[in-house]
Amino acid sequence: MSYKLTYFDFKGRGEAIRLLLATAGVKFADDRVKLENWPSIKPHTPWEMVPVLHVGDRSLSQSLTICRYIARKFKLMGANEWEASKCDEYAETINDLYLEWIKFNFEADPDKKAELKNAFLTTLVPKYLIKLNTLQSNNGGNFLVGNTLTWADIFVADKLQTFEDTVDQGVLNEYPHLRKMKDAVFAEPRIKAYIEGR
Ligand SMILES: N[C@@H](CCC(=O)N[C@@H](CS)C(=O)NCC(=O)O)C(=O)O
Repeated sequence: MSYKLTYFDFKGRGEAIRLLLATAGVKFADDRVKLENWPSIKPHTPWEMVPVLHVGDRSLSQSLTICRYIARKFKLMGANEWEASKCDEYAETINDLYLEWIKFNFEADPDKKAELKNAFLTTLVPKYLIKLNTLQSNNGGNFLVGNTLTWADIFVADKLQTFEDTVDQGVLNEYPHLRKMKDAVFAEPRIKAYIEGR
């Protein structure tokens, strides 16, 4: 089966999918659309948006749906239905925080952006990360769900990395269990190899 991921040439909503495909050991064409070419490509995508995963001659949209498809197919969903649903819960939770990050990151007005960034760091990050950090700690080991790597770890780690890289390198200082999980994800040999070759 051939796999092709169409997305822009940045991490955004595409990177977690790339990391998942790399973890699953799937060779895929990393189709990175240049922004200037997007207007001509947009009408030919299923929902006028990316990411789109092409599997053979079929295509799948919506980043979380694509992640779940790969996780289901390549056994990164936890050990049972409960664990699979916990993966959904944690990925959707960090995605809610990511949607808040999008709001300030793409704000054009500098004053409004500074205000939104401050609210992100002082209110929203603690609201979400205190609880996720506790959940990770209570689960023991390195991972968020069960005792093996799941797509939730990869999805959450990718978003945490984005927050560190773009908001504040110290954003995880108060959340050591999440930092431990993130470090464990990026130490996975296939993920390391993907990042080194990126
Ligand atoms: N809910 C969708 C949102 C997809 C989305 O907003 N994609 C953006 C890039 S991250 C896009 O295609 N923007 C270009 C456009 O809308 O023209 C998902 O999670 O995949």
